[in-house]
Amino acid sequence: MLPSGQQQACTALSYPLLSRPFSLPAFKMSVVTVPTTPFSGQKPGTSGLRKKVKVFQQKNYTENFIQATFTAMPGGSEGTTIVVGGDGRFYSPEVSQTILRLAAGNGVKHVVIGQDTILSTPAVSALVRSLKADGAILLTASHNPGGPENDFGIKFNISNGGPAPEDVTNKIYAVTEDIKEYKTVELPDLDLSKTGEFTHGPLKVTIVDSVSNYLQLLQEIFDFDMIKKWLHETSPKPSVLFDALNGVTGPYGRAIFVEALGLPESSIQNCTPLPDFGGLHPDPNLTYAHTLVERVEKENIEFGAASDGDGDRNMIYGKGAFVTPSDSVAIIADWAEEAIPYFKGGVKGLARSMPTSGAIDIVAKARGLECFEVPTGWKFFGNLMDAGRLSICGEESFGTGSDHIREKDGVWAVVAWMSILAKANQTKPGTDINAILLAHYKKYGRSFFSRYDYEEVASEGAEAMMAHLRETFASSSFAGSAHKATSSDASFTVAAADDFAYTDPIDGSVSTKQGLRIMFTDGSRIIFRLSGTGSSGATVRLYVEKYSRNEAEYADDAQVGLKPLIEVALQLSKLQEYTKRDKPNVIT
Ligand code: VG1
Ligand code: CO
Repeated sequence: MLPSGQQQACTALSYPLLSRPFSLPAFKMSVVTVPTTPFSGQKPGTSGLRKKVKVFQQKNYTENFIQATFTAMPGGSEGTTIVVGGDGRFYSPEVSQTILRLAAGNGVKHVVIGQDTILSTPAVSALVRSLKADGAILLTASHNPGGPENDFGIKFNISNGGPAPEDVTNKIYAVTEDIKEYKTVELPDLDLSKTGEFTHGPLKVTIVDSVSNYLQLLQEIFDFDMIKKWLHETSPKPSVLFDALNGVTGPYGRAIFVEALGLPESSIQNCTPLPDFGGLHPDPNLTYAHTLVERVEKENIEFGAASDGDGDRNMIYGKGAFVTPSDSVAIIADWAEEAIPYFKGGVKGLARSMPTSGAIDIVAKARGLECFEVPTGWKFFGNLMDAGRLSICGEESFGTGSDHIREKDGVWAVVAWMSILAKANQTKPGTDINAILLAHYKKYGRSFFSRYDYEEVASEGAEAMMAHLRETFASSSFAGSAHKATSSDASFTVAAADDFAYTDPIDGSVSTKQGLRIMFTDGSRIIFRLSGTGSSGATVRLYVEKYSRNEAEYADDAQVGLKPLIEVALQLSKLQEYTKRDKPNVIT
C-alpha cells in the first residue's frame, strides 16, 4: 500500500480503486507526492551506488535514490525514454517495479526494459545508443556477490550510453542529502516475463529480449565467419570454455558461442543467471573463476574466458596462459585493424586507466596514436569517445572495450580475442594464446603487472595509511630516495610521486585524488588507491608494475619478478601496520 501523501490533482482516481485488479485506466493515473527524509551516504562510487541488499530494503531508501536520479537527469525526466536493465540479482524484481512507479511519477514517457529485467551492462549501453534513449538505470553491483545477505546496486547512465559523469553523480548525491519527497504513481506490478509493448498507467513500457539487439551489434563488429572457420576447420579443432559465473552473460554466451558459432553445449558453463550467482563471487579473475582455470588446465582447453555479474568484465585464460587485462587491451589494440572489421577504417586513439600498465602506451607510440591516461572508472573514457579521439581502451580490473558502446564489454573482449586467434591461425596454424603473448612481448617488451586487494579493512586504518603516504610524498627528500627490497638486493630510486589528478581534455573538468603513485627511475611504478565499489569498510588496492625488455624474462611468473617492488610498497606504506593485514584477499 502506498504511504500516505498528498495527491496532486491530476485525476479523480482514488486509492480503493487503485488496489483493484489492474485494468487499463482510460485516464492518466494520479501522481502522488510522498514525503520522505534523507539517508546519509547515498553517494555513487566508481560505478553507481552499492550497498547491502538490507540497506536498499529500508523503507524509502531505494525510492529516494531513484527520485534523486530522475531529478538529476540532465535535461530533466519529463517526456524521456529510459532503458532499465541489470544482472538479475536478488531484489531486482522489486526495484524494477519501483522504478516503473517513480518513472511514471516523474513524467517519463517510455521505459524499455529487459525481459525479467535481464540486460547486461554493455547491452544496456548498446540499447541506449540504438534507441537514442535519454538514459538508463542499471540494477547491478557488478562483480560483488548477490543474495539477501550480499550486495545490490543502482547505476545511472546518460544518453551516450555511458556511466554518468561526476557532475551528474554529484548532483544525484546532493539531491539525496536534501530530499523531502518523491513522486510516484501507484501502479500494480507489471509482468516482466513476456516481451512486447504495454501501457502501464501513463507509461509506455517495452519489454525487450535480453540478447537480440546486442548480438546483432556484435555480428556487425566482428567477422563471425572467420571465427567459425578457425573453430571448425582447424585440425585438431580448438576447444573453448566460456564461464558466465552464473551472472548475466549466460544467455549471451549461449546465443553467441553455441547458437551463432556452433560450439557444443559443453563449451559454456554457469550460464543461467541466478539471483545469488549460485553462491559464486562473479568476478572473473584467477581466484574467483578457479573452476574455469581448473577445467582449462585439466582438459587442455585452448581458449577459456569468463565474465562478471553484469557482463562488462572479462578474463582470457588459455591452457598455461593467463592474459593480464593490461596486456589484453594492448594486444587487442595492436591487432584491431587486421582482425576486427569494425576497425578497418583505422583506430582513432587508445586509453587506459591510470593504474593499468603502460603496455598499451607502447602500442600507441609504435602506431602513432594518441594515448590517454584517465582515472579509474569507465565514465572517464566517454568524452574522449564522443569526441572521436578514442577507439580502444581498458582497465587493469578486467575491463576492456571500445567506442562501439560506452561501457566496458566482457563478451566483446572475448570475441575480440577469438578474432585475433582466428586471424593469426590463417597465416600460422596452431597459434595459441601463449604464442600471441610471446610475440607481443618480443615486439614491444613486457610490462609485468599485479594488483593486491585488501578487502573490507577498517576505514580509519586505510585512510591513515593514505595520509601517511601523502605526508611521505610531501617531504622534499622523497624524490631521489632509494628503497631496498627485503628479500633481495634490488633497490628502487624514486623519480616522482603524486596524487593523480586528471583534467578531461574535452570538457576541462578536473578530478583530483585519484590514486597515490610512486614512479621509480627504472620506469617501475607503485600505486595505492581506495576502492570506490565496496559496500562496507574500505578496500585497499596496491598496484605494481615493472617493464622489461629482457627476453629471458618474458615467460616468467609475474609474482616472482614483482616481489621486490611489492616489498618496497609494503615498507613505504606501512600497510600491514595500518590495515592489520599481512596478506591480501585477492592477487590479480
Ligand atoms: C573497480 C575497478 C575499476 C572498475 C570498477 C567498476 O573500481 O578498479 O577499474 O571500473 O570497479 O567495475 P574500484 O573503485 O573498486 O577500484 V564493475 O565491473 O564493478 O562495474
Ligand atoms: Co561489472
